Amino acid sequence: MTRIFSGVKPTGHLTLGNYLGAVRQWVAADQEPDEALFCVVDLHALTVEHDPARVRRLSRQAATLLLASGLEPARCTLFVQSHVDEHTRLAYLLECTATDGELRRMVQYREKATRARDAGEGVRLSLLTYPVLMAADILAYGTDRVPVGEDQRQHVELTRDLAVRFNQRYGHTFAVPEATHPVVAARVMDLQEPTSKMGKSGDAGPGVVFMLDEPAVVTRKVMRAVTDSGDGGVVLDREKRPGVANLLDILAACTGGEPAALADGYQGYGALKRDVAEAVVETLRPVRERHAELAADPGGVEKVLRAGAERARGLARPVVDRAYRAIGLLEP
Ligand code: AQP
Repeated sequence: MTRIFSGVKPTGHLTLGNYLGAVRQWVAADQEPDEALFCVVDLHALTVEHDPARVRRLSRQAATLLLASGLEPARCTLFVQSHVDEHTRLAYLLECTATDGELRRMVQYREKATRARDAGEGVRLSLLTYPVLMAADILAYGTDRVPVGEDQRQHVELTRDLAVRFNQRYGHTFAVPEATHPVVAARVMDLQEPTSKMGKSGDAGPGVVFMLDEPAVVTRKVMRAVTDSGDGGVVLDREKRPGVANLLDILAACTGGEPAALADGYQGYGALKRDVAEAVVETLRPVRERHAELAADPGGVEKVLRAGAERARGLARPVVDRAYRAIGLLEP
């Protein structure tokens, strides 16, 4: 049986990038007869400046949005990372497996540390070590597949390296997981800065479409998207025309087409943007509507999260206990 694990961190409101790059894959995966676990990785949200009340609010909202997107509690396990101690228990053993050098090479660490320094903030030690916690999130469940956006490729590679190293040193303990990415929209770009990833934790700029944006807001953001100057109509050229390529990717992801073929159907950017806006609005509409219903019953969501945490604990405990014994710690 294939085990699937993935997560989202409550550092901001979920974006179209989160949805197309990750959440939609999760909903598709939970239709299979696999063991699928999805997690609001709240501890990861503490690695940068944070407001406690906001993290709590965003954690609830993220869980509600995952359910609204179509995750079925009867078919998958949805829970909050901090509710399952096994993650942090295992993280320490993996810190004793990882090296300082390999963590300092993580691109997200380098980018976010620079951002923190530029803002005059201290760089939290957890910003350096959280990829190890992410490895623990994944390895604690004997995970085979990790459906994620392209930006998480390096972290899943680290997870694989740590699993292999641990297994070689201490005997076979962990499954070695593989990342999977969607065919299109594995990296949705910011509509105003199409060379940067559409991210939820930066400034909530006009280039970021949030899953809960009203249709008029989505339309405005898409219609104002930066498209590259240049003649020659609408063509797919990721190097020279990243803005147009991004719109074609989004359209393809929302309508099921293929970006290069879709480009052939357009003479100008205006028509392309109108179709992208409509496709995004229609893709997100059922999620927004379902979110409103679920948000009206927060007790229902909490019940799902409690049951999820209990099931997750039961799955992770034997794996983490095995790792404790393998590494040389006495049984209590
Ligand atoms: N732009 C994106 N395109 C495709 N996939 C994306 N993902 C994130 N952004 C895009 C995927 O969504 C899942 C959850 O992401 P996350 O919560 O781990 O991280 P994040 O959304 O990248 O948010 P950060 O790190 O808080 O802030 P930013 O975005 O500002 O750097 C993952 O599978 C991710 O690949």
